[in-house]
Amino acid sequence: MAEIWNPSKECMEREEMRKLQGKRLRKLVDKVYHNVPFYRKKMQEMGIMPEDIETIDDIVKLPFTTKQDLRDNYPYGLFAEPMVNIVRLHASSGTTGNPTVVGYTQKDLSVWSESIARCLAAYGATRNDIFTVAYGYGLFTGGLGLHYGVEHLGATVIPTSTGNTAKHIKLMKDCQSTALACTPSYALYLAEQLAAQGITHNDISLKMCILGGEPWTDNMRKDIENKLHVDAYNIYGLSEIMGPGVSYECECKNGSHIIEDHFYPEIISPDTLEQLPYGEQGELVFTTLTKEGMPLLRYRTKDLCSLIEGKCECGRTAVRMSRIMGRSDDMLIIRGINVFPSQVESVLLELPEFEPQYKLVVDRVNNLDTMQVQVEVRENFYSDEISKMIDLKRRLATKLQSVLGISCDIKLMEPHTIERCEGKTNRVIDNRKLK
Ligand code: DLL
Repeated sequence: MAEIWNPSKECMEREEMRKLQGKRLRKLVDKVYHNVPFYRKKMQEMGIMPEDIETIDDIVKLPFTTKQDLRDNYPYGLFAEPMVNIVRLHASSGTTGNPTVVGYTQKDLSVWSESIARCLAAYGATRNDIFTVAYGYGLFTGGLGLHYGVEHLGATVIPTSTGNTAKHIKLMKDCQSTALACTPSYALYLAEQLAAQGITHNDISLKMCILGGEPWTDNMRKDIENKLHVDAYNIYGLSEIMGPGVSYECECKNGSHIIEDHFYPEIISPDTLEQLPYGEQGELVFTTLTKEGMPLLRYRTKDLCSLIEGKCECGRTAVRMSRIMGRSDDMLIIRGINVFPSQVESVLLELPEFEPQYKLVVDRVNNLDTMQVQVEVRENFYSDEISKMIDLKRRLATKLQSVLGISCDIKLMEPHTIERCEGKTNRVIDNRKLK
């Protein structure tokens, strides 16, 4: 059995954990009521005072928070600490316009590193391991999040970041890395590239993959494990709550343990917003119990899953979450990057050459996600001159790349060729089959 990094928290008795959560929730509510006008106003509208929160069960009295609230309070409106105490910002896609900005204090960063160390230890990693981190370094939380967690564990980190596959493979071989952190689709892509170069598992030292940032399945796990001769483990998280490391699998690979002393989970019905019992599928909601920089009450992740109660065979007692089964909104994850159709629409609305009539065709080719944007050109801009159309295509591709953060293929369509439908239009054709 792998070492448990923080047994006093990871294996805490349930009653004791609930007491701790209640205590932390009271402190949190007091803090946001006094420091964040957005929450004070919401609580006043609901007639709730900080004193009304006594135990963790009182959480249902508190307001929800959504991505829209983060956008409306862009960039710092939900911060609960003065900027002088904020030492890092990250950002992810908003539905349109403003990205979602999150801020961390020094203590938030140490909680994050410790959380990742808990995950890595659960996968069986030790100080002897050498990690390549192929999540993006930058505004995305994947790269830096994993990076500092590996260092906190005391293992070695090679910050390869995304993209440069040839160099990644060379470093994996030459530096004898034993662990790989990346999206599941990139792990499959890497497996294919290794095979294409005739490199077998005997030529490298890899033994584990830490996969997340996008949905994946147990069949993908088997495939990755067979191709790379590794153990592949799930890591889940989202930037609004912290980044990677909100939950993690252990060697039992039977649901992901939620770091419940920091992130309190609930499952709600996205329609009634009522809490649902353990085992039922619904929308996952998190409250950040200890966050200082940007604490959130009952943040609606829009991820659909269920919660699993009961002690795991590994000895951990935390509530586990199932795999993410889908989303209750239209967010797509393309190569690990969150994309909303409304972002594409907002770009089209800014450019007079296009109708806001479009379709997004998403696929997975050689294990890498692709997205084609099919868009109608307005009648007076549509031309038979190829150079004009190529120029138009290039301009749109550049603009989309800067807004979405991913490159996409553009297919210019003649006016009135994209089918119109009354009622709710389905703009996305997702051909990726996650089996
Ligand atoms: O994707 C953080 C992360 C980085 C997690 C690396 C794991 C590894 P965001 O960009 O804010 O943050 O996207 C969060 O990605 O709400 C889920 O929809 C999805 N997601 C993240 N991890 C998983 C996973 C990072 N293991 C959104 N399984 C979340 C399924 C996941 N979906």
